[in-house]
Amino acid sequence: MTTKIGVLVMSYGTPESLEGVEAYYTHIRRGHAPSPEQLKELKDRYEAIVGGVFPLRENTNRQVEALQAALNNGHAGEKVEFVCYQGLKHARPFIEDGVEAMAKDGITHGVGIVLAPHYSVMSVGTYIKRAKEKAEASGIEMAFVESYHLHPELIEVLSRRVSAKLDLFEEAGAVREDVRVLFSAHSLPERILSMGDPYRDQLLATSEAVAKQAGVRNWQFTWQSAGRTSEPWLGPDILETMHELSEAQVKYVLVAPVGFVSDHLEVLYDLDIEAQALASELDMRLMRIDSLNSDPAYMSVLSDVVRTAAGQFK
Ligand code: FEC
Repeated sequence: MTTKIGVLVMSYGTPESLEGVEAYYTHIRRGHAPSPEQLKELKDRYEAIVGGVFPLRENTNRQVEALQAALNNGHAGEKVEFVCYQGLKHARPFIEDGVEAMAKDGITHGVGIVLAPHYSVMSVGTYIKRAKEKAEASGIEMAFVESYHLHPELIEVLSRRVSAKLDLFEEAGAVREDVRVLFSAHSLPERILSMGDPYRDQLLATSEAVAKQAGVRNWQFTWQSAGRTSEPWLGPDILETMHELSEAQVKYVLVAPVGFVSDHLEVLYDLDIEAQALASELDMRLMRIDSLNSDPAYMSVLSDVVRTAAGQFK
């Protein structure tokens, strides 16, 4: 008999339409509605990226589908079938909806994984907490993947992407070694550091490993997309870093947002529009590595760590 293992694939979530932005923003703000100015500012950013379309939804759908295929393909004769369920942090289907769907299908064992490679108690930790609570209430035994930031295939695919863009810089006449590679990730409130959170160290470890594999010595790490709240967030922000680089006469910059795996607002707006505009102002040439989205190599990373976590059910 084939045993079914549920895989709860968790991602940030995005609104379904511009009308849904207010409810989405209110959810991110833990039930506090944004001011009309804040709401307008967010809607404007969504409109600027691709005219009010929400690419993260389509990308997450594709990743979930591709992961299910990667988990089951080429394993004929195995007595385990993996069934993927989507669970989003701030939009439908919510994390709890995904666990509920598993329970309805009679799943008794599941693995939870987040489409973000680095662990912070404020990011992946909150996804896992919600999934755990719902799974316990639903009688499902669950194992969780907390991080996969140094998985060899992840380092390999990211370093290939860095090298590919450095080739383009060279073709455009730049000296490869003159290109400053900026690894970046979503900022979090500074207070995570005093909590002993591994987020920053994991991001630095990924950046160092990718730089080493791609043979890059001219690199640094910077934060991006800090939230609009009054407390201090981890810095320096990428825009500040770009100003500093410009003062130091750096002309070529390649951004590698290793904390993200999909094309979405924080990549398509914060980097491709906001950072690009600053680059033009500073007379700097800025490129970004392509996002992983549903690249088979990324699916292979996810499939490997999910299978390993599922191993504990044997
Ligand atoms: O394309 C899209 O529709 C969604 C883009 C999106 C991604 C994303 C990823 C992360 N966030 C993380 C932390 C925070 C914290 C706050 C916060 C706020 C926002 C807001 C928007 C938003 N985030 Fe996000 N985030 C995305 C979008 N994020 C929109 C609200 C407006 C703003 O502040 O810009 C602050 C919440 C608070 O008020 O307390 C904290 C982290 C990630 C990367 C890991 C992950 O994917 O979960 C960490 C994608």
